[in-house]
Amino acid sequence: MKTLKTISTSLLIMIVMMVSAEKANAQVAEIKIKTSATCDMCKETIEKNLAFEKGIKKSVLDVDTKVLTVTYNPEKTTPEKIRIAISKIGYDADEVPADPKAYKKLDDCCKKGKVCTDGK
Ligand SMILES: [Cu+2]
Repeated sequence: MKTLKTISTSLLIMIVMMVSAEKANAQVAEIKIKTSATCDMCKETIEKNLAFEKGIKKSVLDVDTKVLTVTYNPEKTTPEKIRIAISKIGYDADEVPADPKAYKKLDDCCKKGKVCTDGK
C-alpha cells in the first residue's frame, strides 16, 4: 500500500512537471531585432527599459552586431510592439525608426554615427 502511494505520488509529480514544461514552452518566443545601438551604455539603456515592457522576459544586446535578442511571451506581446518599445527608448528597431523625442534625450555618444570612446 505504501509503495503504491509512493508510485502514484511520483507519477503525479511527473505529470505536473510535464504539463508545466509544455506550458512554459508554448509561452516563449525569441526574436532578433537590429537596433541603432552604439555602445555599452546603449545596451544598458535598452535592456533596462525593455525589462519593464509587458510580455518581455529577457533582452540581450550584442553591441558589436547591434542585434538585440528578445525573449518574450507571444500571448502578451508581439514583435511589432517590441519594436515600438525600442523606438520609444530612442533607437531604431528593424524598419521602425527611433522616436525623435526619445532620441533627442539620449546621451551624445549614443546617437547614430557617433562612436563611444569609453569602455572600448
Ligand atoms: Cu551608447
